[in-house]
Amino acid sequence: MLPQAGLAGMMGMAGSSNVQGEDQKKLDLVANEVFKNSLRRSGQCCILITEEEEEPIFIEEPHRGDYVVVFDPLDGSSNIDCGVSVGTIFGIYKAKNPGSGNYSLEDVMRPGTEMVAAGYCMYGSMSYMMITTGKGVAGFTLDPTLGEFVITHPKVQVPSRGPIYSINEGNAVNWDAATKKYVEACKAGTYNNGKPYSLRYVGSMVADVHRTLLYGGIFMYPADKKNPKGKLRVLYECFPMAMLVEQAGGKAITGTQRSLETMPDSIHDRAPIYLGSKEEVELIEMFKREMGAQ
Ligand code: P6P
Repeated sequence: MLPQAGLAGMMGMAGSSNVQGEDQKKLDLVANEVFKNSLRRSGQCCILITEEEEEPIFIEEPHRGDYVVVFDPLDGSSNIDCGVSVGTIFGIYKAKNPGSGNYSLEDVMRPGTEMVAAGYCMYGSMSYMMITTGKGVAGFTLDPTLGEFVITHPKVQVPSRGPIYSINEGNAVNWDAATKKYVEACKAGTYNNGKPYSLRYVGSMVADVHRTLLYGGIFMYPADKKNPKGKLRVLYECFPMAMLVEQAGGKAITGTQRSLETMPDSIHDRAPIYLGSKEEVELIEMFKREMGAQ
């Protein structure tokens, strides 16, 4: 779908906006329909939550199954027209009463610790898929000659530390004191023998998290004065990425607690997130304790 988009007139804006008030790209809508139809036809799902639709989608018989899928069909889509990597993020819960035929929002509004699987696909120079079912993280790469994803990263492990920090510095004026102090320490190389960290920020969560999983470091989208709950969505951005990072030996926090222990208050709820190498996230935790967590 993506490689030929530029040629198939699929680039550009769709002329509509999603529940987030974000302008939808044509490919956002196409991706959303593709995933909804595929998940419905799988016969495994009872409820779908997608970033592109305000309301939950309840799957009726004969296609109904016992799994809830929460997904962002095309994350980072503002980058599509300039060819920067974008991706699909998903998380899966098993319904609380499988086989009962009785499904509700109670099957969705749950902490991330109850997810049974999570993953993402990244569409860029190569197409990758990272997935976890709670027993570690495996990475796959699309072999276009086969049309199949082949396993290339059988056991992904986030390096325990990494001199790379990833944050939108354009928001620096709005950051809390602990975030400011940590970023200053990165720039000074305080915890890296005086060698400054590198700043890497794509602006596409899938790309920034993929690099962090493989190279180490930290990805941050903190709460700030502009976004008091942060920008990223709990169910289909924070939870899946937090589960992957933890399963790969890293950490993911909101600043005040473990990300996966958040209780979403709506299906499009947002939360701050700091995720990546264990030692980097623990430095943020130290500064939050010293300076007051936000
Ligand atoms: P900002 C993309 O719109 C997205 O939801 C994530 O993929 C990305 O990490 C974040 O927003 C970027 O936000 O405010 O830095 O442009």
